[in-house]
Amino acid sequence: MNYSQRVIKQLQERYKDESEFIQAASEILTTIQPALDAHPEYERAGLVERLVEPERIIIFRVPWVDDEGKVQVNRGYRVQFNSALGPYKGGIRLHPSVNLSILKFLGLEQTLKNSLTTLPMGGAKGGSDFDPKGKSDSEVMRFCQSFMAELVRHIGPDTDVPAGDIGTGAREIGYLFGAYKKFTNKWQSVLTGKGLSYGGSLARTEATGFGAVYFLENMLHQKNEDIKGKTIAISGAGNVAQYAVKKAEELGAHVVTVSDSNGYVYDPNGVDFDALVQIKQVERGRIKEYVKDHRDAQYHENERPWGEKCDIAMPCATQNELDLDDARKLVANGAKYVVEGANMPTTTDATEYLQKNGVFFAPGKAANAGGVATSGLEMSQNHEHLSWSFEEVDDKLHDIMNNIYKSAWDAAKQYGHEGDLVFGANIAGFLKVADAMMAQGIC
Ligand code: NDP
Ligand code: 2IT
Repeated sequence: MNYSQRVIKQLQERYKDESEFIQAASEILTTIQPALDAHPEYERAGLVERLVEPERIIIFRVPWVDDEGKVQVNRGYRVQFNSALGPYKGGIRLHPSVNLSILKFLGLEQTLKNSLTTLPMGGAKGGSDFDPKGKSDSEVMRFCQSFMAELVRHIGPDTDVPAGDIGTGAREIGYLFGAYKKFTNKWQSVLTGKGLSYGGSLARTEATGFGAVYFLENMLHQKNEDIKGKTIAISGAGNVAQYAVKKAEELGAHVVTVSDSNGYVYDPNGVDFDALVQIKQVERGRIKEYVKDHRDAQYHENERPWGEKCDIAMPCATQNELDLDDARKLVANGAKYVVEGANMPTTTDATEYLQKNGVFFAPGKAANAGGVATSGLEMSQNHEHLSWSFEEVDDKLHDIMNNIYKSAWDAAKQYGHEGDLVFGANIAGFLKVADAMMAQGIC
């Protein structure tokens, strides 16, 4: 057994109930073995055992009072995974499925993703099993205030800087920021994804979706192809999906699907971005409402979009939403590219199947890094007490995505896996964290 296999085995024994975490860690560790072979000093320093164990996990009670006056209790988490490269940085997920396994997988992914951006950010993730869906604004506010009442003592601009993720958008970040300010009497760059009137960055809202499409363009150019005229199936209808739709359509692609956890919409005329924003951002409604005003569009209840014919698939909803059956359908229908806008949306066997069948595959930690990269740019602007223009931030985002593509491509080539971006992104992200951890001693 080699070093990575031994650590995977330890994780499987110690954390047998944490399936998502084991899945993410196994994928990473399996692919970085060539880097471990090249650096035997890493094993002597217990580097991989330290990398997969979060530096700190905080779990806390989040009590709040609902609109009927009833006391509700949720569980809050912050997994501060790795601070070798900078303050902990990563989103807060509010979804009933949230548990430690999911937040540990996200925190580990975030550590390598943030490394790929080349900005000084460590990795973290947090959240709660609170479900913002169907709650009033006042209920969401009371929840956020209670969540921050505990989180406040663990975060700070040089310690840990949370942001949005599933269920945490501009509204939630605003309430969290207000609570932090009240508890500390400090206006600090302690959250990203803030509103533009109070320190947010232009283009942060768009950044993850736009960045994923910029990454896709790099892949297409590698194969001497162009995004213009390509048919794209996108899943999700939230922040990432919306702005992936917008940028892809702006560049001449034909986006035919979007979805939520109840089903998907197929629109042969191309997804109407303005309608999507109206339904999801303004009305906080369900995606099935889209077909009311779009006569040619069809709604498929309880189905995923992967059976539709497309050149490119972009899963932008949640983990493990594209499985082996879906992968088979995509290949059978002639899809040539899969770009992960979400974190680990593709199951391990589906990823292998896609790659074996000639699909050019981009892992989330590379393709969706534009969101956290722009969070890093938001922090820079806050620290400079300046606001950059939309174009300036978007240009920097574009450069960062091009550089991430290049470093993943080059690392894969250097270690004998040319064209495998899963491999390249893991190795390139890992080596920088490893170097910093080695320099900082056993800690
Ligand atoms: P949003 O909350 O804005 O949207 C999430 C979307 O995914 C919704 O359409 C939601 O549908 C759907 N979804 C959520 N859970 C499930 C589920 N269990 N099954 C099916 N569909 C589901 O989140 P984001 O767009 O911000 O995040 C989407 C993905 O992108 C996540 O994996 C996130 O970690 C990742 N990501 C986000 C970044 C960001 O900047 N926001 C940055 C990088 C990655 P429904 O309304 O029915 O729940
Ligand atoms: O998964 C992610 O990269 C995010 N949810 C964004 C994190 C951030 O700090 O902007």
